[in-house]
Amino acid sequence: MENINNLHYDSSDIQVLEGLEAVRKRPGMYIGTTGSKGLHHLVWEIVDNAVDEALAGYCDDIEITIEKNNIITVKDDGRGIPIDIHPKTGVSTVETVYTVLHAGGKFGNGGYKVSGGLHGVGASVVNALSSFLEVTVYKEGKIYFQRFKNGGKPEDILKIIGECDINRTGTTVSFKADPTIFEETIEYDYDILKNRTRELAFLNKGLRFILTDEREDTKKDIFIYEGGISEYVNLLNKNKTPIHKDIIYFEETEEDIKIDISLQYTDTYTENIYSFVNNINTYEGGTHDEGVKRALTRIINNYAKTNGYLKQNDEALIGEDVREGLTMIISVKHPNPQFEGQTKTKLGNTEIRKISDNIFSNGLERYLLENPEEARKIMDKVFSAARARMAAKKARELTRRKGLLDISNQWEKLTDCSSKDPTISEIFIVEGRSAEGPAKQGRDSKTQAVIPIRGKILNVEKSRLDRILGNEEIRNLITAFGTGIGEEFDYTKLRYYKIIIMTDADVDGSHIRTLLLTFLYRYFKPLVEKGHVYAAQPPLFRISHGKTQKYVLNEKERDEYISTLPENTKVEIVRMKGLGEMDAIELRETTMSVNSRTLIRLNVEDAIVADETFQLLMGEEVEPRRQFIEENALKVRNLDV
Ligand code: TSJ
Repeated sequence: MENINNLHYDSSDIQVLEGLEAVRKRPGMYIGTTGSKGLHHLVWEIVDNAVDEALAGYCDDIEITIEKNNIITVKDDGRGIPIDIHPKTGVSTVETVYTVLHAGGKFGNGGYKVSGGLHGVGASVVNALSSFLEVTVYKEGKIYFQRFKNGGKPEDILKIIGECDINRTGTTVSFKADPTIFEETIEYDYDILKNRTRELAFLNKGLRFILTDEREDTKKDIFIYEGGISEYVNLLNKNKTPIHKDIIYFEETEEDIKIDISLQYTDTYTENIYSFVNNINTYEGGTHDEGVKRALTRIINNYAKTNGYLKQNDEALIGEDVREGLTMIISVKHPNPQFEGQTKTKLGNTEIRKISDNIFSNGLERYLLENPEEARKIMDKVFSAARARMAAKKARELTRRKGLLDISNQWEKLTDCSSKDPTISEIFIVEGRSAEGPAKQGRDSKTQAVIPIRGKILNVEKSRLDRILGNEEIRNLITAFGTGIGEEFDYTKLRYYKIIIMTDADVDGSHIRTLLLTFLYRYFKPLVEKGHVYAAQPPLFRISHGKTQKYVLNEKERDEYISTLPENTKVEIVRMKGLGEMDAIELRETTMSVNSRTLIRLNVEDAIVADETFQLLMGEEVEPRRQFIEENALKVRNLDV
């Protein structure tokens, strides 16, 4: 059967189960996947507790270390987990935290707990999924220690193992992911830990993180940002040209809710708004985004009117205009956030719409009044965006009138399927001349369409819609999808329910997949949100022995297959470079056929990561691009991260 790695899941019924055995039986319910993503998630479940301690005001330093054998150690200088007997469980609070599901947040008191992992499942889940876990607490001049093994079984009770300086306090946790749970890999990726650690440092200004890799060649990064998210905006705009020099920054607390907003306009054409609630990326937006966006449109229009940029009878600027080229970060710290949406990354608290609107509009209004020079540059940008929008509308009408988006003009490009039922129809976007032929021959002509694209598609960030429509490759895709684009986008006209990106398993292939996903995310967001976009997984190795040929997806499958062969079998292993190396039958069997392929469904999170990667790849600076390509040459297959 077809295997779809669906990265969506629902954590709403977690509470029903109890005990660590339940976690081991269905780990996916608690951490999403037992692949690389789930593995890294363990680290954040532990780190989040230390961040909470920092947010409560008792911790300045958090050290994260990847030790030899992929043991993770997290150390903070907070108050130390309470060591007293927990009234509900009769054992120490430490033991309770680690052995009772959802104990997190229920111990201690009055804690302003604003952090917490996306699933908020806590330390006990990490314990349940670890082959061992040790906790050391420094408190009141004593050192307390407890060790758990084989999925959370205490070896002993919490014990005093020594004394320390009365001024030394903190918590240290070490654990090793259980390889029988994380079958795919227990190897941590330094760059993944580094990126998120850096993000946590941006989101919690003044908090110092030290990340160390002690495995092969030692690596170390120290992150501390006194400027918080302003420094984040600065980083995001590193490869862009800002149109005004200041990074605008507001910070305000209202009714226990802290809101930080930072922004800067650049000369690019896309909007880059990232929002967070309690350090969690709210990919799906929510009331905080809505409040800020609403305020932005209103304040810019007001300023434009009062200062003569917008005349009496002119049409008002729309949201799209005032967000073009905008890089903005919104960070909310809320004691009781309600997360909604498909991936639980949408803020639902209704009161936040008004609070964030207030804070942002007051701040921006004052900024524009106090900085007329910068305000003028912003006005130039938003009005140029509005003019371009109107021009794009005309270009789109012209394009349509010329029939450039008509399916009848596309027959040479698109090899369509015979079915007209979108729910069973698929389109393979195939890169590379050599793969086009086998894909056309290997497809199921009833349900599978093939469209080739050649080389690199347009940089969507640096072009507006009118120019994008001038690109033939892109017009072909839009036509094939059937939905139209921009204001005319119509989901009900979608011609294929599966849009499958099929590229080579190499750096170029990964680059092209990144470009395509970015394009889809920018211009066909609903298709990504509704889960219509997939990546095909071509095999990485061909194993030949005698007359037999076997294709496998990864190192693990390769090793497993070889271990099933008799000892002296002479095998030849080839690392596949491109789709074109397979003939039509092989391509069908390994990558295209519904009966035997593995597809990866791509979500908004993947798209945003792709977008960031894309901006790095497309940036003016050569060095980060070179570095990226070098570093990623070996891990292009890691879509699940
Ligand atoms: F949860 C955990 F075990 F995974 C973990 C907790 C891991 C790490 C690295 C740090 C921590 C942690 C917990 N650091 N600091 C704390 N603080 C408390 O648990 C704490 C201490 C004192 C009080 C109090 O009210 O006196 C309350 C709390 C919640």
